[in-house]
Amino acid sequence: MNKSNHNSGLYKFENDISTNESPIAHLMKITDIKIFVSCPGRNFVTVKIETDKGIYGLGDATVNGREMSVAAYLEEHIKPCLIGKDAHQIEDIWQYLYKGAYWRRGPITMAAIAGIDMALWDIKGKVANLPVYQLLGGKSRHKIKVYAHANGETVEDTLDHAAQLIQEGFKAIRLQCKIPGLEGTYGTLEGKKNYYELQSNRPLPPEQPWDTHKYLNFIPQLFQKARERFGMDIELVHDVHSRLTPIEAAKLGKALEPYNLLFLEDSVTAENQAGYQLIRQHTTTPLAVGEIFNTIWDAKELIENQWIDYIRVAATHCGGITPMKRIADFAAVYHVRTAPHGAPDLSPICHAAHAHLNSWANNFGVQEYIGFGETALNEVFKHPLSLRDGYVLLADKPGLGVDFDEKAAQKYKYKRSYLPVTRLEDGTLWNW
Ligand code: EZ4
Ligand code: CO
Repeated sequence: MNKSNHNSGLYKFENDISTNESPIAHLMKITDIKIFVSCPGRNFVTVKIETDKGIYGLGDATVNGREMSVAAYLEEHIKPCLIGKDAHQIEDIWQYLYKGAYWRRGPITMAAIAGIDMALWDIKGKVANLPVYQLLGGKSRHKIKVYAHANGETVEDTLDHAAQLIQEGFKAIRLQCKIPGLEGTYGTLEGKKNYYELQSNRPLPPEQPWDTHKYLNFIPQLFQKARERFGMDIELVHDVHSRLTPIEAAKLGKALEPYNLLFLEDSVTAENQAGYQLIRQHTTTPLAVGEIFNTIWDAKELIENQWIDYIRVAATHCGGITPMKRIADFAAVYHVRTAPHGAPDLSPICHAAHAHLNSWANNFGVQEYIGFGETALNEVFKHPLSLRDGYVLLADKPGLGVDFDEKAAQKYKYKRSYLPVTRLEDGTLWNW
């Protein structure tokens, strides 16, 4: 429009922002930031941002096995900078913590930023009296498809577990199984019937053995037997946990093609993103990666070259809701769908953040789901998620819809704990 038009009154602006007056009506000062490290079943780092209007927000900043470093980062390096700032300035605060630190990226920094970012979105939703998905743009769907985990000591054991999950209504299932001749890999360990991670009550990282040859010989049989037993309808996933090289992953992807996987997860480490190009050239098995990514930069080449099909970043580990939205939009341009990490070392605050993002993103694919069965966890976190017929439902509550019981959390003291490490049979350290 030209100047005369502007002056004609056709386009008149009530507030001329050139007068230096803030156009923001709801300035809201951050008065305190509290950081809680508790262990209701497993360790969580929880951020609570308080404001001068009495409204508070909650965020998840948990990095499994490195919890205290994030807590110290938040307490010593972030909290003093944010007291007095406007809680509504989510974008500016995110950039301040990312660009302003000079030291960019990395799991500790990005989890600390994520804790703050989620809490600020929670506050904004509460002020607007709207669920966060409404602030993102509203709902693309009314229920969120999930994949559950079936693990077992033998093929039969794993498939029995899967049969039970199918009966419960799950539409997609991840199959992991102990590999014959390899003690403690992907089995059901320490009495945990539904999870294979060794954790808690161990002062030092446990070790597990690995053998790629045994693994590659075994996994196609697991999926062949699964298809024989369940037919082609149920969707199947497998997590390689980054233990292969690209050519080995390509070989596995080809071998699994007849069993029509929804995706093969973390088939190789992704520091060298071009590893996925090699896999892609050899197989039509869809590929998923991203649970340990910290920023959009970790996924840039994977997405823009269309080397992957699902991006699995988690809000807690990639800097919060702000960058998750950006990554989802970027991925949509290249036909890549989202499949957020859903491990139990993400707190219910992160799972709720995912539910809001999953409700909104048109290019949402599937959400990993372990569940919130543990009593202690449900005593400390009240969340808006429920499960029905293989889908997660998100109850309409302002903000993220999670509450955190500080007193209950105090009962469950932090316990130093680690994820396992993996070694080859000759002692060589491998990827867990
Ligand atoms: O690596 O819980 O997809 N889920 C997984 C899990 C995670 C651990 C650490 O977050 O791969 O085993
Ligand atoms: Co995984």
